[in-house]
Amino acid sequence: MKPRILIIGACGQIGSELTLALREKHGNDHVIASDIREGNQSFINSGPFEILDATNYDALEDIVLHYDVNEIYLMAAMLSGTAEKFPMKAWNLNMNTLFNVLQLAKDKKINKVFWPSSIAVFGPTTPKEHTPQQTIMEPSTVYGISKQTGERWCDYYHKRYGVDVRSIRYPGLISYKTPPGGGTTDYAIEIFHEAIREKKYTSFLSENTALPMMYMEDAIRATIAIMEAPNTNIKIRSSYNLGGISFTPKEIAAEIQKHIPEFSINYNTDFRQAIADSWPCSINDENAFLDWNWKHQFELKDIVKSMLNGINKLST
Ligand code: AKB
Repeated sequence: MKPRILIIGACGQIGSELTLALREKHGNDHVIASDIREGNQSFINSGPFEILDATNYDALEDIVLHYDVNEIYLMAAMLSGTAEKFPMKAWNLNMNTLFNVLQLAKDKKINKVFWPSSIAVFGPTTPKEHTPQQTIMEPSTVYGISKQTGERWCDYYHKRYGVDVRSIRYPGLISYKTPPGGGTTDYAIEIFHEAIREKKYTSFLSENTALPMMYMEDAIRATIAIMEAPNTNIKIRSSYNLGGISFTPKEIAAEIQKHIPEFSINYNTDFRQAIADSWPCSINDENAFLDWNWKHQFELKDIVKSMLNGINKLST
């Protein structure tokens, strides 16, 4: 039987590509897109779309019952940079939406939940290289605290109430179709737009700041793979490490220069440097490989090629 899916935050960076991928897989009518406001995404007219503030339990439940939804992907969140500016707003959004969705699952109004966590759950005391699944986690950002707390609640709802919740700790995600919003890893997207438009870019992270990153196509594949894996394969109900690749602003700039030789980069760090410095440089994701066969496909050179082609195509 085909699932009936609700995507919360469908107009965001991940949500917009996930909506298209799931609609292609299950049919437009089986995937209900929702967001707090309407974006200009092409999917808005290709299937059901609802304006939804998912911090409002009653509004969320109405949509779930109306469309007979049985799976929710909760992609709405305030990211690391913005969350430092609006701590309480970030906490309320990131936590209340999760509680509302977990509550629906606990009450058996839906069967399955996807909730995204992040490398932000780690902090300055975490081992930085090949960060293991289980290690010291003392996040120092508002966003990281909300994601780590969310992980504990997901695990609790699974153990206590049998909720089938699945989660990934996303690294920085790179895509060109929808702009990112307020993250620390956003430099790795801005750099492409500026390289094409201005042939130069000023990075808000320093040249040797290495962070775990992933191409959106890989991230969408991982999201669908973990949701389709047999229940018994999902051994971790907090959230799975997901690695991808790791690079610095200097390394991505050098790769872009192979395509745009006149491109130059300089550095002017801001408050996001401290956030990046608190995060791992690279991630060990062997549990995702062992439990649901995860392997990333896009290396840095593939990402750069695909980003430049994609942005160029969109602007012609
Ligand atoms: C951010 O930079 O806040 C996000 C993340 C790593 O979760 N991209």
